[in-house]
Amino acid sequence: KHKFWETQPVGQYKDLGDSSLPEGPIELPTPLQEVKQEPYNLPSQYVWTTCDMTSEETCNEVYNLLKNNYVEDDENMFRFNYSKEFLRWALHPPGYFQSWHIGVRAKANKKLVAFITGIPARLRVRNEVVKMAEVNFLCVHKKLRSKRLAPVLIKEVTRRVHLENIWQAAYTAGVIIPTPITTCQYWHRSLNPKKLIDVGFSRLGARMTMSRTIKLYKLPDSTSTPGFRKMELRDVPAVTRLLREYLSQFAVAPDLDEDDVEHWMLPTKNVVDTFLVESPDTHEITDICSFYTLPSTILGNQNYSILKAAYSYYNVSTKTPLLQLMNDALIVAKQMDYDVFNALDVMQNESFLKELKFGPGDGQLHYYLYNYRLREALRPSELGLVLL
Ligand code: YNC
Ligand code: MG
Repeated sequence: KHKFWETQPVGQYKDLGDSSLPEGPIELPTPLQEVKQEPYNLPSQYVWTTCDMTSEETCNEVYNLLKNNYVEDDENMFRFNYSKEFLRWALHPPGYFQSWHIGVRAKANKKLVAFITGIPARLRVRNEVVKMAEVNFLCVHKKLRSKRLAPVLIKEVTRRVHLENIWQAAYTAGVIIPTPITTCQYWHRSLNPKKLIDVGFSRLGARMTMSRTIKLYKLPDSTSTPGFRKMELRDVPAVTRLLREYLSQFAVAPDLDEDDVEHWMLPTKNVVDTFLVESPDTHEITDICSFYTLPSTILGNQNYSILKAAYSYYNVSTKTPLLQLMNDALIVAKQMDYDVFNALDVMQNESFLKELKFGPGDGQLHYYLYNYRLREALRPSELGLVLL
């Protein structure tokens, strides 16, 4: 059934629930000299290319490949439209390897036709911190689908990860392959219900009029928590401490240091936004909320071409109730003109989704580990990881 994935060191269906198998790496590292030194073979019309995402031209090519060929919803109404600034941010964390930004070009016209990336990360799985690659942006041009190019891309990124002496990876996908560590659901909070209904993202509820719907999703003009403000560079140490402490409760979560927090959390225009609560009396940082910006192209609508979406990232509440904190996040997202605020049911998100009028989406997001077995699947609330 899974001719490729059956050959890979991932949890296999036949081993599900076998409690005699140990948790941890499935295969041991091999000596680096034994890692294949040449790239995998591509069909003869194609060549490998390493993508320098600091080059405006290359970044544009990647942007356009993804804009036209990356992930769509089940009904093909929307397609992710990651911005160039976002791609540069997502692919340049501390310690990144350019060799993990992998493209495939057609020999005939040099056009970029496929892509896959890895970035380095430390992930904690229960009590172990493991160096991993986070693999993302796997994309094959629509005209080259179902030719088994994807397994070649995956094997090539694996080889280049191994060359850096890293042997595990984490990734998410909308498809089910062997075997998810957990399966999450997206929830959506309408900020601009009229547009969302006009473009077919949502539907008018039963016995609802447009004006009742607009009133239902109306938010206050300003935030309610005293001391709520944007994160700044000087907040990095406090945000790192809060986030590390918060993430320690989850079975799987990133192990973040101050450099990581500066990269991943410090506000970057149209890419990532982080707000925090600074106590007006003690000036202590007590709470954090953050979201990233990922618009989608609206396919075939006369009136609108872009859906502006915010995606919940990492949120920490120690003093401000999480519900109030996230309500303030919705208020600032509305002020910033987002159409919808999305969140997965990971971490403690379930505690605010229904109350803050998020509705469940269709389509699920499955989380995976490569070469690392868990004894059993996690509940989404045991996962402290958001991938882009
Ligand atoms: C997928 N999303 O099952 P089997 S997510 C992993 N992730 O293999 P072909 C996938 N595997 O089942 P196509 C996958 N989608 O026979 C398909 N597969 O064993 C598997 N879509 O290959 C599939 N981006 O080339 C099957 O399929 C085999 O031409 C079939 O290409 C697939 O970035 C794809 O959704 C996804 O561009 C490239 O459909 C194409 O259809 C496409 O015949 C739109 O492939 C965009 C899209 C995926 C977004 C993502 C995470 C990717 C993770 C990859 C796995 C990483 C493993 C860790 C590596 C480092 C290890 C270390 C150390
Ligand atoms: Mg293919």
